[in-house]
Amino acid sequence: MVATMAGLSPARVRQFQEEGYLVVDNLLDVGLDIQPVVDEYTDLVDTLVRRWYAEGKLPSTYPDLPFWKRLLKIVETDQAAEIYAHLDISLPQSGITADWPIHTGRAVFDILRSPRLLDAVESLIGPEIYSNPVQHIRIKMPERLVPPDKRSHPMAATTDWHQDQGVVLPEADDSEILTVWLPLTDATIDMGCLALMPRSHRELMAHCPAGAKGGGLHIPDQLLRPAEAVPVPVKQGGALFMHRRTMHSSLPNTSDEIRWSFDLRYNRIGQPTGRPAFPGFVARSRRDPASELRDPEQWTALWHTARATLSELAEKPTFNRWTTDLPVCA
Ligand SMILES: O=C(O)CCC(=O)C(=O)O
Ligand SMILES: [Fe+2]
Repeated sequence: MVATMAGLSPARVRQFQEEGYLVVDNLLDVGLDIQPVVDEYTDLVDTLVRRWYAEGKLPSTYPDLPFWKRLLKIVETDQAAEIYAHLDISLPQSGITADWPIHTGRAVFDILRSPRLLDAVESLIGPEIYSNPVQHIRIKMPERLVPPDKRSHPMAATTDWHQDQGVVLPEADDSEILTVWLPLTDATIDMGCLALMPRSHRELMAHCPAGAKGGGLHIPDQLLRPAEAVPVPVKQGGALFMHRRTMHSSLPNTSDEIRWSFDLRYNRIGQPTGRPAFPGFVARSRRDPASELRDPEQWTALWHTARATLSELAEKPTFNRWTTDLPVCA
């Protein structure tokens, strides 16, 4: 019997190791893997819009608009402050309350555990795979449709240059955390795909906390070599894999469509995730298949338990190592 080899070829694994990133086309099935997530979010936004309309927080339910234009309407209103939390698949790093929203739907859980995705992950980090809790949804509206005073909203702003290792605690510096950037739509250059610096994954750079300019944790300009940056478009159904030290940022969405992606992370079972306050789970274990989490409700319960704990803690955990007083941040 000839076994078919799932996952990535040795040449592609080598390419990832040398360049610090790898784009894989047609990894997921648009109908089977992606459409259920689109449907789940369409329902979620429908529920929110109706609730907020009933509460007098929105002037209309915008029944005739497609999903993302309803979202755009929300970003234009006072509900803008709330919407992102309802869509995200993680909790924030501060201000967590006992009823803070988080989206942990079945379709998202299924994509986190998608066998084809995990086959590729297995090629890069081995067969004992933990779903790392550093994960986000990114929905970037066409910039020109967003009112100027709302362009720093998470659903409009570009992502500053950073390394994902820079956003976790140093206890995970030796963990092989693999980033999987997964577009739900096409992600072209115009739509604001990622830009990254090939072969930049050798050392951890200094990061500065969000400064007066706003934005997030970022590598300061003087440590960047912008001439070496390349844009990395990815088609719907494809995925971008990044090493934890690959320097990356996102381009602005200058198109007329939304750019929607998830960024997920996986590490070897047993290695620190770098964010111990949040829950991960065993996504695949060849050694102990019974330890895999297969029930989306248990996944939801893990997040709800973490949320309850965090909302009650008097002393909030720290999420990264960087301080404003680094000389490069001055
Ligand atoms: O999608 C983005 O804008 C940023 C994504 C990112 O930083 C990541 O995938 O690690
Ligand atoms: Fe990142």
